[in-house]
Amino acid sequence: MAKLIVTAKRQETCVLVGIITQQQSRALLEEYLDELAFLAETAHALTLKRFSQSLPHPDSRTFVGSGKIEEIKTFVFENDVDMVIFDDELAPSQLRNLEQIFNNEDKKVKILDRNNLILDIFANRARTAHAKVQVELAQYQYLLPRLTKMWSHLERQKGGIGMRGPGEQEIETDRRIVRDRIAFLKKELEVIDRQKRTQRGNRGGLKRVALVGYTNVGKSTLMNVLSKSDVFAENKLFATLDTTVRKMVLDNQPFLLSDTVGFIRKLPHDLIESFKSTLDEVRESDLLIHVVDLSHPQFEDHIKVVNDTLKDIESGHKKTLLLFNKIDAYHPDPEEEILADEHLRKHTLATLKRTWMNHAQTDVIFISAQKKQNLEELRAWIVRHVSY
Ligand SMILES: Nc1nc2c(ncn2[C@@H]2O[C@H](COP(=O)(O)OP(=O)(O)OP(=O)(O)O)[C@@H](O)[C@H]2O)c(=O)[nH]1
Ligand SMILES: [Mg+2]
Repeated sequence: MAKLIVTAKRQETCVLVGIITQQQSRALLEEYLDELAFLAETAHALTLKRFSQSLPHPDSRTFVGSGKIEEIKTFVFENDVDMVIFDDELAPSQLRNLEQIFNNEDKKVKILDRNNLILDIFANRARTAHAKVQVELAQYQYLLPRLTKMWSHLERQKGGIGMRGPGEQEIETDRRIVRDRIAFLKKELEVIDRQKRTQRGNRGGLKRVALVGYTNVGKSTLMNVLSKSDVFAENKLFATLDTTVRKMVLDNQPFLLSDTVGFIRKLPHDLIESFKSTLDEVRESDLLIHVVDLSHPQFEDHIKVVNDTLKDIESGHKKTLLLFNKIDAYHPDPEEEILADEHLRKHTLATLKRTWMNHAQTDVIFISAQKKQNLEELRAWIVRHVSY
């Protein structure tokens, strides 16, 4: 397992790049870039500027057009920026072209995409052997078609974001070594999976409830509140990578509650593949509690991403509670002075509740895990559904 080495002395800086297309309006792109900036911040990088361009589709050579590339390059060189991060996955050839454009004898600029960044955060956050093996496997699989001289050359000069994990291997990191490593990691994962299956088999037929949802919605906070445990939770993306399972008893009903990795849009496919066994916890559960951050402006989009990912892992059909969290932080319209009027605010929340309760295909409950609001209704729902 490659070690995590951060050699960068100052905080790394980055610029973000995305495109506006017919399917992706400027407003939508801004939301994506907000999230990309949050991902960069989670990886301890400082975003200096965002670049966007309207294009029918990404440029096959350099993702954005050559004029835009010049503009980015000028900014990057004038401000000594460390990284250029693209919001969409770069094809291996695009990566190579961009690396050539952004690098000369005097300056090395790292070219990353959203996937690199997510993989990097995962690598940084992985604690258990299981998570580490899964992340390393995903990193190598992502790296394999993208291995370039530039990478090996670069990675000896700098550590830091996007260069962790496989990135630190010496120049002899050629495709053969990477393939061998992938084969080795897959075997290791098989062994861990067998152990995990045995562990899960030993759980005495208790009903299993899994907390699922977009990243940073409050799953771990809720787990802690419900089970009075101490699972790591913080206002960063992907605080949780390893599944935590707690045996719980509510109203004399025992069951198992699990907290697992959060989802995000454009989650790298390799990562979903490698995290299949972590996600087994979701696949094998009897009930899902889909936690939603009601205070997030894009919560409806998040619900869709989670539902799509659940379908991907063959869990779309399970009995699911749609649980709206953070009602304490819900502001219907932050611009308006409505906020000051507690009565009106409640009214809009009530309207929202009614709308969702009427049109959702599934059970809906509204809570605040942090302020411990309406947890009784949630507990009652769980008890009803874990009873035989
Ligand atoms: N205002 C408010 N904040 C909350 C509530 N529940 C959780 N949070 C905050 O939301 C942030 C994320 O909480 P986590 O519990 O780490 O979220 P998570 O879903 O486990 O996130 P990942 O593990 O990263 O996927 C933390 O800063 C929490 O304090 C809530 O009911 N209200
Ligand atoms: Mg968590």
